[in-house]
Formats: sequence, C-alpha cells, structure tokens
Amino acid sequence: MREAIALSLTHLGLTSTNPSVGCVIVRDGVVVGRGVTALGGRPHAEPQAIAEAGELARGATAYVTLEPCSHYGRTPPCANTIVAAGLARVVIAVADPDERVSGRGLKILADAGIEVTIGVCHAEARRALAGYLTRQTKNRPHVTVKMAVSKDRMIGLAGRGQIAITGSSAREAVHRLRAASDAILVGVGTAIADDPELTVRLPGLEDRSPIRIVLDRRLELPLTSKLARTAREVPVIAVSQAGATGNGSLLESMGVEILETDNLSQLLKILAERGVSTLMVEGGARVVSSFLAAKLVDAIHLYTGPGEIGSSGIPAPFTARTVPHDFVHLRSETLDRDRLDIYELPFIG
Ligand code: AOF
Ligand code: ZN
Repeated sequence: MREAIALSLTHLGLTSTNPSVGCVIVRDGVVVGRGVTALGGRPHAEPQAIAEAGELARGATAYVTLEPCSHYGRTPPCANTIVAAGLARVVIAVADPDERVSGRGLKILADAGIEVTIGVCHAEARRALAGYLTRQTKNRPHVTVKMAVSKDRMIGLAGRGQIAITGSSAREAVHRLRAASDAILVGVGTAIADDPELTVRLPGLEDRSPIRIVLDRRLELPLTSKLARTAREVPVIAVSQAGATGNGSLLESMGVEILETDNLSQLLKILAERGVSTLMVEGGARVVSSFLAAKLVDAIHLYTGPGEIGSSGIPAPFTARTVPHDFVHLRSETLDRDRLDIYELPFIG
C-alpha cells in the first residue's frame, strides 16, 4: 500500500478534479502491475495496473489507495474491471465519499467473491487524497497555511518588502508545495508590500504554477505588481467586496479576474465548484488569522528561521509554541538552518 500511495503522489495536482489514485498488483509476493490515475484524471489507476499485469492478475492481490469506482463515467467501473480480471483479493486504504461510488465499489467486489480489506495505511492515504476528500465532503478545497517566522517571532519587516527569513532549501520546499496546490492566496497587503509572483520557479516544474488569488476588498492591487503584469501567463483572481471600483477595470484589462464575494466560506465554495481541491494560504498575518478564526484551515506548514528581525518587525499570528490547539504536530524537518513543522487537524471519523 505504501508503494501505491507513493505512486499516487507522482500525479498529485495533475488529475483534477479526479483524485490521483495509486494501484499496485502483487502476485506471489512480486509486483506484477502498477497504475496511477492518468494526467487529466482518466484512465483510472486500476485498469492500467491490470493491463500491465496481464494474465498474472488472475488470483493476485490489488492494493489501491481509494475504493474502486462503481459508476459508468467516461470509463467503465474499475470494480467491474477488477472482477473481470479475476483478482482474488483487493486491499483498499480509503472509502470513496463520491455518492456515485460510496460503498458500491466494495459491494461489487464482495458480491463477486473477492476478499476485500479496507483501512490499510488509512492515515497516509487520507493525506495523499486530502484535496479530493475535503472537496467531496466539505464542498471546499483543503487549505494549507504556510508561514515563515524568525527566531524572534516576526514574519516580516513593516514597510520593507520581502525579507529573507528562511534559506534556499526552505524556498524549494515552498515551491514544491505551491506546485502541488491548485491555488495560492495572499492578502493585498502582502501583494503590495512583497510584490510576490507566487509562481513555481523550480527546474522542470515551471508549468505547475497554481491559480493566484488576492484578497483585495477595494481592488488596490497595483497595476505595476508582478501579479498583475503576469496575469495573462498564470491566472490571477482579485477578490473584492461587491461594488468596489479601485483599479478594477484596469486590472481586468490586464487579464485579472475580479470576483465579488462576501466572505471566505463563500469564496472557498466557489473555488471548489471550479475544481480547486487544494489551496495554499501564504499570508500575511491578518489573512492567516481570518482563515483560522473561520476554522477554514486543515494544515499548517510553519518554517522557523535562525535570524532575528527586531522590534520593527511584523509579529507572527502564532509560532511553534502557540499553534492553535486544535492542531496536532505531524512531523518536523530540518532544511539547512531552518526548521519546518507540519501540523494538521486530528482525523475524526
Ligand atoms: C478509481 N480509480 O484512479 C480514480 C477514481 O469522471 P470519472 O468517470 O473519471 O469519475 C470520477 C470519480 O472516479 C471520482 O469522483 C472518484 O469517485 C473516482 N476516482 N476511482 O476507481 C481512480 N481516480
Ligand atoms: Zn475507476
């Protein structure tokens, strides 16, 4: 199952709105077939693994990260394909909440006399499927807050634009997280102060930039900002309150989409309807605090750098010691002189 999860991660963010599922077929202790949901979402993982296994699939065991589907969509149901291929056993990590599937995939397998086990490596698979599962069950994207904090608990220097808190390995990790996200969001204060581009600039991943979203109540995003200037290359959405004018029409002429919504929940619902399954929130402090206050955060990636910023810094909304208590610490990583702590909400269900 760990191999199936690892396979699924290779297409994470590239199968939207379908989940990236991994499938490994084992016969007499030997892997005879592997599949991962294809780019764009189809074909699904299982028929590809079965095709690779060929006749060896008969009597074999399939390990699959999500309950095989039972519906006739653009492809026939994977559960039927598994039955037809004569597999003896199917091990599943997570049940599929999609109402067209939920429980029916399991039933097709069991009714055909296949031995079915569910829940293996559940926590790891659930993390790999987090965007899909959150969008399906909560009608909003999975939200990860990323924040970098100095040793003296600051996230920036007032009025000074971007300053380095973490080093190049941390920067790479952030760009990888961006590449795995469907959308990335900042407040207009950060967009003005830091003039970030919010794209992925890692060799080979340049085309994996997420949609960029700015919370910009009064449409103050500068026309000279990198975001506005690159809006035709990678989409930019400015989220304003109803009736705001500001730079609106000029931003629109540069390719920025203006979206009027009243609150964060409504914004996330709209994004989910457009197929956004994973959202990364990159600041600043006020935006992070409002997502937390609205209980719209699923995971926190907190980077702590070794340097000090001093008393004219912008205080962090929280630090490793004061992470909101509903979050649990998942793991730490050392990235050169920086530390990354990852927190998530405990799974209830
Ligand atoms: C699987 N294996 O690899 C994936 C599955 O639009 P369709 O017809 O492709 O169906 C989308 C649904 O298929 C999606 O909501 C989820 O239930 C399932 N995804 N199922 O058996 C796969 N990606
Ligand atoms: Zn399927």
